Amino acid sequence: MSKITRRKFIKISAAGTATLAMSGVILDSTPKIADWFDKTPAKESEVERTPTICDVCFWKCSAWVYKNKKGHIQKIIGNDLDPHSNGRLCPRGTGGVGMYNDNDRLKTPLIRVGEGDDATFKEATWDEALDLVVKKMNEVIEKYGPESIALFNHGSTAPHFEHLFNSFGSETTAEPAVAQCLGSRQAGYYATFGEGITTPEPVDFVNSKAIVLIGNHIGENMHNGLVQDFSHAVENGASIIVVDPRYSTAASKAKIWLPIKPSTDIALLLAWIHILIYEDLYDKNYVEKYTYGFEQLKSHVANFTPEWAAKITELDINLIKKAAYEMAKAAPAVAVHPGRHTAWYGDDTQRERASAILNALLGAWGRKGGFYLPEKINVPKYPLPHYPEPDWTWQDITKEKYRGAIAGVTNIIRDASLPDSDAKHKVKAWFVTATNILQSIPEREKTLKAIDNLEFLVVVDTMPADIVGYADIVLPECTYLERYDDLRASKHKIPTVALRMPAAEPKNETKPGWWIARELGIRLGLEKYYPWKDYEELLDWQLRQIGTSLEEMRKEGIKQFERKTPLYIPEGSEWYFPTATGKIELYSTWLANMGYDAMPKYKSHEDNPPGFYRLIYGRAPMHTFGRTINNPNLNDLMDENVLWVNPKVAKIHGLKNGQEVWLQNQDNITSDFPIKVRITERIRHDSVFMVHGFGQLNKKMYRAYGKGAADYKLLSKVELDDVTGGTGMRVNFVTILTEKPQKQEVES
Ligand code: MGD
Ligand code: SF4
Repeated sequence: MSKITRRKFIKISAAGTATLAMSGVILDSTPKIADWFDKTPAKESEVERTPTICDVCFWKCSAWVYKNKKGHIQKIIGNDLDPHSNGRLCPRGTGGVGMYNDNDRLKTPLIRVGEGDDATFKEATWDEALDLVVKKMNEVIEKYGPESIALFNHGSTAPHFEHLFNSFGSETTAEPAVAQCLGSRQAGYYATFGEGITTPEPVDFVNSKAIVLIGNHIGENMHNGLVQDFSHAVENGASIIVVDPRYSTAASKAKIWLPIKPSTDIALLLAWIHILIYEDLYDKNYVEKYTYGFEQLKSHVANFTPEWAAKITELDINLIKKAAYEMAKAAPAVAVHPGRHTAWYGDDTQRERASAILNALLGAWGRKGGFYLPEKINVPKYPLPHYPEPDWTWQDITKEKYRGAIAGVTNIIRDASLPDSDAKHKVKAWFVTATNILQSIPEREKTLKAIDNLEFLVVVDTMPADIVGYADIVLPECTYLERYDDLRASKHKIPTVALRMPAAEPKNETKPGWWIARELGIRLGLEKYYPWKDYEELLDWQLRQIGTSLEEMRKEGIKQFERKTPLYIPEGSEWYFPTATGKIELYSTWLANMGYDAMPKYKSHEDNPPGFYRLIYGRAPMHTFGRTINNPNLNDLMDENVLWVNPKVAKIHGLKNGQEVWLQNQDNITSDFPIKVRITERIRHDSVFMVHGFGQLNKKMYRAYGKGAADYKLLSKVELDDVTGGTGMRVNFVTILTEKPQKQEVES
């Protein structure tokens, strides 16, 4: 295998990413996904290194930050001891230094002054800004109670603000990473195995003989260790089966590509379950020993034949069968990956249930080559008094209808802030920390309306993101490279604990999240919840409880621990699954008790209106949602998205490759900026595809402003998952406009 260096990768991408991405050469000329990783040796004598945990995505790879004698951060490379990365960062991780260097970063606290068109931000000192936040909080707490202040959060800043909220008596918290991402997956797997899927996902790809990806575009969706493991599996000759309306990077490595009609995946999964059961291909010993409800499942899927599914999914029946036989042949060394962003069509928990059931019939859960049993080191919490009991929580405004919600649901909390809300409890003020909710929660108009109705809105961000423009008070956080955060003690094959510490002083007037939250807590009179003076003290206490120290971790960055439990279920042993029956529930008692279907059913979804195409969206390997789009290093690799269009569609609309077009959705909402067309056979004729995160509206992000189209602007319709309340977003359709729409006004 020829090794492509990081320099070469940048050179290829920098030389013409747009052209490469549009012509699809990136994928086809990059035979091994592992080649995208590299580790440039550091000249240790010239530089100082400090440990960090990468924050460019949630995979949280442990890394080393190198700075020169002048104190400037120069590069970031992987920590060899980290099983999340095996010592190699992905392009985004090495480009993380761009977050620190970005000149468009927020620099000081800001306070909104003036009304209507005259409104503007004035720069403020931290004392001014924090005192104002506390004054506003106290007013709302007095009038409506602490619960009426909601926290929308994401990522490593979240625990600091959750602690603050719990300390003053609010559990009205939610993150788009659940309701707009993996909430339905967690519920579907919880219903089956009694536990959700951990991050990193415990798929044992390195030992898999077959891998099934359902709309999961590994490689474009850059999950470091997972991509490396997938690459090994491809090299090892594992059968890759990809179900996707688009010929993704992963599909290009597949033995079987199933270009499914979007929204019909449950039918395919049910047919596979049917084949395994009725052709006697399931793991009988495993099913008998460990599962509950097999007979109910067997009669439930009796009519879900491959013939039935072929009609619904528009797939070749022979391919459907062949894929099932490949899985059965490889079992139990087969993993049907549960996916991650699973908020698609509103029946997402049931689709995830179907994939979990399939894994169970194959005997893959807890088996080599299927799913390993992850383990973590338990880091004790710093001793603190109990939090006050809130009068109501997110559950009270969610669970009446969405009884299987596993965490706060962003869209439900948002709706409880609307002027015409009929929610049992109303939400009056928001804190938004590290999440650009105008872009990450669909139905943007509703979010804007809710914002209009708030008593106040505080935003904690590093960048002048879209949401920042709507804040009353902006609190600028420093980047992950300039601060401490919580320890990483994630579940994995090897238990580890990893440290993030500041590599440099915070730039300008920015501050760490823990400091901002603590200062607010002290001003609110909550000193008893902040007995430590700084995060070093808190972390050192925690580390000493597990036999190490802050001093040691500063030198090592990460520490591995020995496992105490088996990696796989020992063959033939008794095993307890944390469900109500203690078994893997093919028939879910949890769902049945809440009044939901105990076994997944297929329901049909709306088809494209004439002249419209389903809008599907996804990721690119050099970007994470909107957070990286303005990063100088990563923007250089890809600065705009393109619209994938099938040649048939191009013909209908008379489109040429590279032509700029606008999009209009079923509700007459048009895209603000043009997007270039990429004509390709690699997408079905009923869908168009773009990468999420582009089309930024804030001019202060000067590299990203106006580049490409924003999928989120076009997601004005959702189908709520009836179990969790998460927003199925792939239910929107667009048509293609070749002329700039009349009277189009860009929103901000
Ligand atoms: P990001 O786009 O990463 O995540 O959506 P978001 O939660 O909005 O934006 C995070 C914000 O955090 C940015 O404004 C960034 O500037 C800021 N930020 C970055 N680092 C820091 C930091 O250290 N501190 C602070 N305070 N702020 C920081 C993600 C969500 O979106 C997810 S997880 C998914 S899977 C969904 N994907 C998705 C999609 O694909 N399409 C559409 N249309 N919507 C989606 N919504 C969901
Ligand atoms: Fe950072 Fe890449 Fe790891 Fe994500 S996968 S944490 S971006 S190095």
